[in-house]
Formats: sequence, C-alpha cells, structure tokens
Amino acid sequence: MSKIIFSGVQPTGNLHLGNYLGAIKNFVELNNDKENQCIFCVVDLHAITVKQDKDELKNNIRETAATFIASGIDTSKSIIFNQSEVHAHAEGSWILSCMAPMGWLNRMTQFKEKAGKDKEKASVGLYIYPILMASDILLYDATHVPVGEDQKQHLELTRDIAQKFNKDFNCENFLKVPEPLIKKKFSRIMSLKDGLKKMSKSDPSDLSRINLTDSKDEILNKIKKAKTDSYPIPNEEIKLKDRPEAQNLLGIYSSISNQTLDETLNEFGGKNFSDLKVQLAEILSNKISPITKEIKKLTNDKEYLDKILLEGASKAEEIAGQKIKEMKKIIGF
Ligand code: AQP
Repeated sequence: MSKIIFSGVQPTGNLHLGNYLGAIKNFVELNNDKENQCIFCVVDLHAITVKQDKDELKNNIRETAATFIASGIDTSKSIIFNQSEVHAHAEGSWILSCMAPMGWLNRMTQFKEKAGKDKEKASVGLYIYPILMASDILLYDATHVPVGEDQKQHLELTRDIAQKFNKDFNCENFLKVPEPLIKKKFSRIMSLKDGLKKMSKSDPSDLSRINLTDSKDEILNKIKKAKTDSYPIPNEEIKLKDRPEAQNLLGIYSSISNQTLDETLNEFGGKNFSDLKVQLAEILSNKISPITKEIKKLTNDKEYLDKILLEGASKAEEIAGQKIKEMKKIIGF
C-alpha cells in the first residue's frame, strides 16, 4: 500500500540543523520514494501561538518553503503549502477541540516548556497547539508522519484523538490512525552550548545552533566553540554515558555522514575533540552550503515561491476540503 506522508515546519525563522536532521532530511528521502504521496506544510497557524512580527512572518513562510525545495523536495511530486491558506485546518481543529479532554492536553510537555512559569500569560492557542497538529494530519488520512523526537507526544495525542472521534461518532476507521516516523538514532539534536537542551530556533544564543543559512565561516566558528568535555573520544558507545555534549557532536557527525555511531567511534576513538571538530565543520559546510545557496536564490524570487505555495494550497484544499465535509456530515451539521 502506498504511504501518505504529512508533516509540517513552523515559519518561525532560524531553521537549523536540528530541523534538517530531525525532519527535513527525512522528508526528502520520503519524497524520493515513488510510492509515497507527500504533503509538507508550512504551519503558519502554529507559528502565531507565540507573537510574530507581521513582515518577518511573511518572509519566514517563504523561507521555510524555500528550505523544503532547496533541501530536495520536488514540487512536481509533493505538495508544499501554507496552513492558513486551507480553511479546513482551523475548522477541523475546532471540531477536534470539542472532543479532546483537557486532561490529555494537560499532559503535553511542550506546552509546559514553552509556557514556562507564567502559564496564565500563555496563549490558548499554545495550549491547543497539538489539536491543530492533529487536524493537519487527520485531514489528509496521513499514514505516516516524519518528525523529530520532540514531537512524539503530540503524535500519540493525534492517534488518541482519531480513535476517540471514530468511537464517539461510531465511524470506525473514518479518521486514520497515523504512524510516527521518528528515526531511532539522532532524532533529537541538542544545543551546541548545552547537550541537555534541544537545539532550537528561539535559543537567544546563535552559537547554540547551526542555521541553514550560516556561511562556511560561521559553521566553522560555531563548531570550534561547541561545548565538549575534557576526556578523549571513546571507542565504545557505553563510554559516552553522562557525556551529553560528546554524544551530540558524534551523533551529528554520524547523522550528516549517514553512518552509524559505531562507525564514527571507530573513526575518532582515542582522538581529541579538535580532530572531530575539524572534520565535522568540513562535512557540515559541504552538505549545508549547497542548500544555503539555493535558499538564498529562491528567497530572491518571491513570485516563484508564492506560486508554488498557492498551487500547493489548491491541491491540499481538494483533499482537506472533502475530508472536512465528510467530518461535518458525521457530526450532524
Ligand atoms: N533539535 C531538534 N532535533 C531534532 N528534530 C528537531 N525538530 C525541531 N528541533 C529539533 C523537528 O523539526 C520539525 C519542525 O519543528 P518546528 O517547526 O516545530 O520547530 P522547532 O524547531 O521545534 O521550533 P519552535 O518550536 O519554533 O522553536 P523553539 O523550539 O525554539 O521554541 C519537527 O518535526 C521537529 O520535531
């Protein structure tokens, strides 16, 4: 059976190596499999769960679409669109909000992390963010959802919501229960400054992440300054226990080189981090620079990007529009 793949990325700027290795690199592999129907969404409705600057948001939407294309997603095969152009996403989100119990949402760790100590001031949108995500996925009958490890809990919630809807309305299998596609290894890339913190767009320190728009010199400088520890690189994975920064750099090297951690440890075991850093900066530059160049070229052609997004939205609308119609009928509207 062919797979229907759905995933999204927020247009919140600073797309980084974590987004690439955790998600976008997988999108490209899935796009390259002829059997798959892939739908990749710039989730701008999710982005506004925290305050956005109007002009920056517009640019970030285009830049996220440009990153998909520059990384290798073929728009003649896969659909790329932005969420706010397809009304069914917001409508579906409301319907699903009315069936998802608060208790399920209260368990979501991303909300707790992002809302921080002052939960009272966090937007309601941030709280129901995972329901919009469920709506995105379920409207396309997605069979598989490629995401980084940080989104695992939201996908489990999506599965629960789909099952509850089908049960509540006695419509077995109407909402398809999707499978997460999360890489077993290197699915959470950590900050270059703190191996216990996720690499993230909103980290105030630019040195904590490799942006997909960084120059070779910036990559070199960031890798050089990346936190390590004072022990040499071990030969065995077990000896990486309690060494989060070492694990992260070796994981990044393995992931970007498409090799196992064992192979990386064979290559660098016994050496110093300075040796690893030289080679890591080089391979990162070689892999990322062509993408960076293409992102820059594409973002200069706004008309082209807008056309791709509009065409994608029209194809997405055909699928999601039909599903929401059926969903409303089931409910009794
Ligand atoms: N550090 C990461 N490692 C692996 N995968 C990651 N992803 C994000 N960070 C990492 C995956 O990238 C996809 C898109 O994520 P997003 O658009 O939700 O963005 P984000 O980077 O998590 O950024 P936020 O939420 O805008 O910013 P922060 O985290 O700074 O508050 C997803 O598949 C995600 O798993």
